[in-house]
Amino acid sequence: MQSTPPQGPLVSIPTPIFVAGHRGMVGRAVVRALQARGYGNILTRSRESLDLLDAGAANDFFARHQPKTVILCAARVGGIHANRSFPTEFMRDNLLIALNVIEAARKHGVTRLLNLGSSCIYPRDAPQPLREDALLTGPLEPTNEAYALAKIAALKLCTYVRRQYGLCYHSAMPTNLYGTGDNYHPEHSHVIPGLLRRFHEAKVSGADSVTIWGTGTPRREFLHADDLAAALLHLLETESPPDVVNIGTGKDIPIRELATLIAETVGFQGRILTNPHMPDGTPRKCLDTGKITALGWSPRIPLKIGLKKTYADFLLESGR
Ligand code: GFB
Repeated sequence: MQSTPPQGPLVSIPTPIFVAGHRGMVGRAVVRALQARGYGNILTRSRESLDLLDAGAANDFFARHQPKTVILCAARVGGIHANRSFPTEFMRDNLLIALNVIEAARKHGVTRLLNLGSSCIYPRDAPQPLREDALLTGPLEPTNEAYALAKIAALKLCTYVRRQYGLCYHSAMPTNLYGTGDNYHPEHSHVIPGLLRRFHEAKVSGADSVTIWGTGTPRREFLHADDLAAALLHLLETESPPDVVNIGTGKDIPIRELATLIAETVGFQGRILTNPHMPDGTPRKCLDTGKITALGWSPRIPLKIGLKKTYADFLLESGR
């Protein structure tokens, strides 16, 4: 059972701040948020210049640049189909990135590390909304077990370092994310970017229907990446946050309803069909957000507005 240390006053984030994974959707949002709040001395490295799968390279980077804070956004991520198809790579890469970064940080004087997890770490059949203390109380959802196990290992490593070495290494568990800079791959993406693309292409080609994966009945909660970035900064500016804090909206909707919202956003007027041969995944995944709310943070971007912004980003990114 994790402890909940006192919240403490808001503090400023020690610099230099290393944002690991700054080219991904979350990392980009975090860098924008840090800059908007006036933080300088932000360290970033592309995958080509620093391979976090390589322990030696990670160690050398920390020894040379001496960050004081790390925001660990680097990860191999993907939607339900990618997770199900490549469990070896999802487990291997996420374990290595977490181990290499957390260990190099600990050895080279990083006093504050915020690790990013995912709501899929909670047992498939845990009571909803999912509380942080549901962790490790039952079997995981099979479609993303490999990813979830790697994220649980990273979370636990942070908890152990905090307990054993007295360093404030802690984790945030975001719900399903979307936003600017998402991955719009037709098969490997999450549901929002995947459907924005499919509905857009159907509108352009004049198709009379779009097929969504699964039965359309699973429920998901969606948080915009800019809301997540604001929550992460809020956690980092909290002197002594809990080891694990859920970040979400506390509201979920059926995938079928999401598809209708996306059709409206894109301007597609045809029929929406389902494909039960594709996986549904977990029937429901909605976070209890009591802890982050008590710390004084709440989301600001409603789903409809967030979808409009993301569609605009998709059109820009794909040059359409
Ligand atoms: O976003 P998604 O891949 O994430 O799928 P998960 C959510 C739901 O949308 C599932 C349905 O029930 C899908 O069957 N869906 C319908 C679609 N049409 C589509 C589509 O075109 N593309 C996609 N991707 N889904 C992931 C995990 O699970 O969530 C990861 O695999 C991670 O590990 C991430 O935790 C947040 O919520 O099912």
